[in-house]
Amino acid sequence: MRVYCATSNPGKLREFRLAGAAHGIEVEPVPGLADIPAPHETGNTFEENAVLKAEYYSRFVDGWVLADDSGLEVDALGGAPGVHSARFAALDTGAPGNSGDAENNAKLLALLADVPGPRRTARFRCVLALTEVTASGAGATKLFEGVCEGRLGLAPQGRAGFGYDPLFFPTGSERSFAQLGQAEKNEISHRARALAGLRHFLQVPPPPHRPPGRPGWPRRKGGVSRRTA
Ligand code: ITT
Repeated sequence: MRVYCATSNPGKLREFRLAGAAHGIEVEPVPGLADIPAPHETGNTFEENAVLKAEYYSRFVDGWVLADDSGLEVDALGGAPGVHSARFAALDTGAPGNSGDAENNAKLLALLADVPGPRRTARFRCVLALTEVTASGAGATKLFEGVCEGRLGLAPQGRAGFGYDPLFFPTGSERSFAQLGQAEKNEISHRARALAGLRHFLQVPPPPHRPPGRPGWPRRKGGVSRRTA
């Protein structure tokens, strides 16, 4: 089966493609995505923004459309940057569009300069919105959520991944997401956990045998799903 991914973030697309490939799901960008003006993410929650993106892009798709709204919640910052994760640095400057990963990470480190290790707890949250478009129109949007708990390091570590990966150490790991690399991140990440719920909904079976350390969606169900309409 094929799922059209409604994201302009190449890091997210890479993760979806790798995860989909392990289950025989072809993940493609929404056709003509580069020429479609991005919607304004006006929601106050990941759920609102994920639904907004899926329903917006469903106008350009025939089949399944998948949108992802995600971000980092830092306890010492009252849950920030949260839904503003992509343009965290730009919140100060008013610059349009998303900020660069390096700028966002630098701002985060500066804000946490006086926060000691035990209080540097954080989590990544991912909400996926899935809509099927058929000849009779778009169906009800389904939501799937995944969370990955961890803590933030004192300096960026590792070169893989994207966004805040070099600063985020998942619970139980001495390596950041950017040091783990894509395959290991895909075993435990917020996105992988949300994808497990989506896979269950689509009734996509797990692979018959997956040796440890190989890419793929987790066998364990990690997300929740609910109807929005
Ligand atoms: P789309 O809306 O086009 O999908 P985006 O990057 O703007 O792309 P979001 O609005 O959902 O997506 O913002 C998510 C931001 O949260 C992303 O830009 C990263 O800064 C951060 N983020 C989310 N998932 C992450 C991950 O797995 N690793 C590192 N950073 C992540």
